[in-house]
Amino acid sequence: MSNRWKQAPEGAHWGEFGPDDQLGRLNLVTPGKVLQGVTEVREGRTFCLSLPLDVPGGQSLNGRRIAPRRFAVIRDGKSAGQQGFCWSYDSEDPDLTDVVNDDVVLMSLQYSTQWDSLAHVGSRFDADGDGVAEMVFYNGFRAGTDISPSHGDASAAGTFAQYPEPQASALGIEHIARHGVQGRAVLIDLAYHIGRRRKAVGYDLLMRILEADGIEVESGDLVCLHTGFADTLLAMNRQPDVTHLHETGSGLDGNDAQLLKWIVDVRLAGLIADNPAVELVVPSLRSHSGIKRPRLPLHEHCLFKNGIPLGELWYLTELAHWLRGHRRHRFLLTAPPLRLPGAVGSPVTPVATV
Ligand code: UVW
Repeated sequence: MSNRWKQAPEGAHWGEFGPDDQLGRLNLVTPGKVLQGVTEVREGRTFCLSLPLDVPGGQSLNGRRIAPRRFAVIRDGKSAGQQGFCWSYDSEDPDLTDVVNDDVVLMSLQYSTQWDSLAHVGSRFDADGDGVAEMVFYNGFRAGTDISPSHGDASAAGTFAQYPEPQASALGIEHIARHGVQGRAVLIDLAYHIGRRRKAVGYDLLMRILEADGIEVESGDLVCLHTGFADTLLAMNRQPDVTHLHETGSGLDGNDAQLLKWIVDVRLAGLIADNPAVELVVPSLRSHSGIKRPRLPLHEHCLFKNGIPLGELWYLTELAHWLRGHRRHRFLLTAPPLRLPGAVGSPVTPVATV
């Protein structure tokens, strides 16, 4: 317990690393785990685990998100490109030889290959036990005071709210960046066993796959799920057929209580997939039952209840094939997000070293 929260939600492990912890299960990536990761480096071969950051392309899989748009920096009404050359630092000094190009990018931080920070998904919950549910995140941090709310409408092209100050950010991505994300990772090749069809992977199926491949997940491991979704996406060549994409690919079954318990009990430090949400997103059907429930139960379980960051839309295919060809499933993963204060998520260019 802390001054901030008197009760934790069911299935949560708030306080596990202290009542004010801001890092969650990444605390389990200890120096010992980094060394375990390093022992997996035997060939010195690296794999880029990022999609090009302009994939999916155009229409986002998530309606709130916009693709990267790069802008030139304008000087004297023209960009360097329009002037046919790059700028000199000081056009007044004829002796300087440097040519310089700058640009600016506008994009949703979670448009493509990304980390979700613990500030990404919370829940309406009565953390202080006064009978009133508030918008709360991991370890009881509050929307509005500990985590700044979003303002404005980013969906209308060109309309963005300006943040006057760096955001109050108890759980922003900078906390993860400062810890560094480097450690031992384990790849589970769902696509090899079940293909690219749409399938909710629950505890029983996952255990069968782990057993078939002789995989053991241990405390502090970063767990990567290869579903093949990113291949379907890449084949669409930046013209995503969103309807088709929503009908394809596997993901974890966020409604399987046994699976959620395993995720916590095995003490994995981060959960990553090459699909858009790690879990299989079920279309929201209004039940009118009056029973409060999350649309994304795995997000709630991992980010809100247990401080487990999620990696989404990674590119795992080449690594998965190489590992299978070499009868391996572990590797050193290096995947720091941007150290961008207040950000809810971050693009990432993860590297696997084997
Ligand atoms: C949500 O919309 C919650 O985003 P994501 O699946 O990218 O985490």
